[in-house]
Amino acid sequence: MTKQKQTIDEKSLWDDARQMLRKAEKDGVETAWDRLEQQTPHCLFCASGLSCRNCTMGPCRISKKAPLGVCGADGDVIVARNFGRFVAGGAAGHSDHGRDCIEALQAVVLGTTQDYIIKDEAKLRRLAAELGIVSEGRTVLEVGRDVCDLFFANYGSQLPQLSFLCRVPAKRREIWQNLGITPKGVDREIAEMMHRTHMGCDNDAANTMLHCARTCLADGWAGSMIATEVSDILFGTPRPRKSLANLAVIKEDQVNILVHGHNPIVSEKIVEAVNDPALIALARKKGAAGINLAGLCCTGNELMMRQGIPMAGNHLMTELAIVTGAVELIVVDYQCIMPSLVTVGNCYHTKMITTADKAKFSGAEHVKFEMHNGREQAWKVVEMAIDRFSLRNPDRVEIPQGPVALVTGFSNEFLLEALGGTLTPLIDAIKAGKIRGVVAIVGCNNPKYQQDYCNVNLARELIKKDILVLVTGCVTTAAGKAGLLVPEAIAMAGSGLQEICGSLAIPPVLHMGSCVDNARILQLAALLANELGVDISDLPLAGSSPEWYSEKAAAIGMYCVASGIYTHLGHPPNITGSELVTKLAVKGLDDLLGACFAIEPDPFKAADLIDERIRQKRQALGLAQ
Ligand code: SF4
Ligand code: MSK
Repeated sequence: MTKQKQTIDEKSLWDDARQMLRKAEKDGVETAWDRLEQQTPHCLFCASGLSCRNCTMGPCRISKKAPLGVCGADGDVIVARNFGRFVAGGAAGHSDHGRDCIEALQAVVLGTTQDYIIKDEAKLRRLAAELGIVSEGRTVLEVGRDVCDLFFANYGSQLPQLSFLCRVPAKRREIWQNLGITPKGVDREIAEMMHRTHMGCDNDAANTMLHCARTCLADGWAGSMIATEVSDILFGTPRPRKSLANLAVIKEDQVNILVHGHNPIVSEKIVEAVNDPALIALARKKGAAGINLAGLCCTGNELMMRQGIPMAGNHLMTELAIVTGAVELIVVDYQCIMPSLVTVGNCYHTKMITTADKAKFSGAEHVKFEMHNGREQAWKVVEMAIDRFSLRNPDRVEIPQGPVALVTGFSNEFLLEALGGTLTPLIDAIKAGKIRGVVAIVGCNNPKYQQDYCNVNLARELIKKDILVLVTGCVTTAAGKAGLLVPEAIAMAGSGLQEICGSLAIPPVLHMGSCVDNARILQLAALLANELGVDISDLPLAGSSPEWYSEKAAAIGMYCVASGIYTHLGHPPNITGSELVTKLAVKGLDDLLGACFAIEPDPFKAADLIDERIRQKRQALGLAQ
């Protein structure tokens, strides 16, 4: 992590980013890196979690001189409470996205929209059967209504247990039961976290941390899992397909539209609109060669996984994509969208379009997408983009060249199919040590790091050690740009991984989706554990988020650990002000949950830490080293 002024080369690993950072400097455009510099040094009380604003007797800052807040709360309590609210924010983000997906499915099954359909009926029926909903002899709409009702019930307190706990290995459920952290309802756990952290409630740091685990489990095994499953039902379950990544996917001679955020409900309609011959003809009439759609961040992941739409960039590329001067419109839904995009857009001719009432941006134009008008609004937005093409100043256009090829779309459904309908070949490869373990590298960019240096180097190191890597979120673009998401990347892997991935013709790094799709990885971990009759924590698995920044990433880390997956982070959350909480995170949770966090900024050392953990797990299972 960098503390002083960074040179352009130190800011990012990538040529496309560096080229645009130079252009931004020339064009007088401020970026996240400039603002980080203005914000540094950061407040040490906040950075260590030792400041509290939970009531107006404060704010309070804990130090040796003043070890207690006005109410008497100590540093441990304040750090745990702050972390609790932090992960509750992340869990709320994923889970509210999940709720929006259920509402979308509900509109389809109730017939209140003609703009969306169920694309994967077989998956809906499979899920219904898994969840105990009768499917036989009933129409897909009838089954869909029951699935919606059940998923909505997962948000309150009506159910005896969350629906997808049926996927969790028995040993893991027992651990949760004994610790009192079995989640009951998504909204319930998030609301209880806000309640517990109100002044005068939960003043036992360890107890608050356990509720952090419970809240995040509700995210992973309900909010996020529902988002993933319903998105597949509505838009199709991903299968491998080829695509491209980096800023070179923006096209100089075409109308360029970028979609950004997380929920595919808006962007899927825009895919349809940009393929409408009438709109393409209109674009040609206005002097463009066509309409080009590319993705950013997780909306980009969703579209790439299901439609093969190219990926312009991850989190720190979002401002730089606009700096090309060739983007007519950036259409956003929600989460991880920097408010600065409006300002950067104003430096060129780029207009930001917001689509969700819960995520408006001052200076952007709001085109409200609802289930009944998704088609109409998508067409309107694409027409707006075509109109703006004439406003583009060709003298200010500069687009990096040379997109990188990748393969995306590795859903669990496809993996099972590729393995012949059973996990046995994968388990055999793990047992034989050809695949020594499986690691999910997930999450973000953070301008405190050289962009993607840790994401890429950790993935490279792990595959060398015969560890299969799964990627989601913004790490995907990093892996793609590094050439790790194509079958040819097996040349960079160890001999065992080369053999297995070679025989299946798959890359050694598999793209499994967006942030909410980490639920696919939880499901895969549970399938493996159930097949072997062990707990998830017994498996040679790990998670990692080397360059994370968001509340959601912290929630993901917490639900991975609580699910029994050892999880590496490049830097700690703001908890280091409490020795008790920090020790619990990096050690104590291991005793309670069979997994804990490991903090290591150096990706090479992190690879060694993960490798050692996998070695220990293999040894305990009596597997070859
Ligand atoms: Fe200070 Fe306690 Fe109020 Fe927090 S809750 S601001 S520590 S008085
Ligand atoms: S978008 S949470 S920056 S992965 Fe899911 Fe990327 Fe992290 Fe957002």
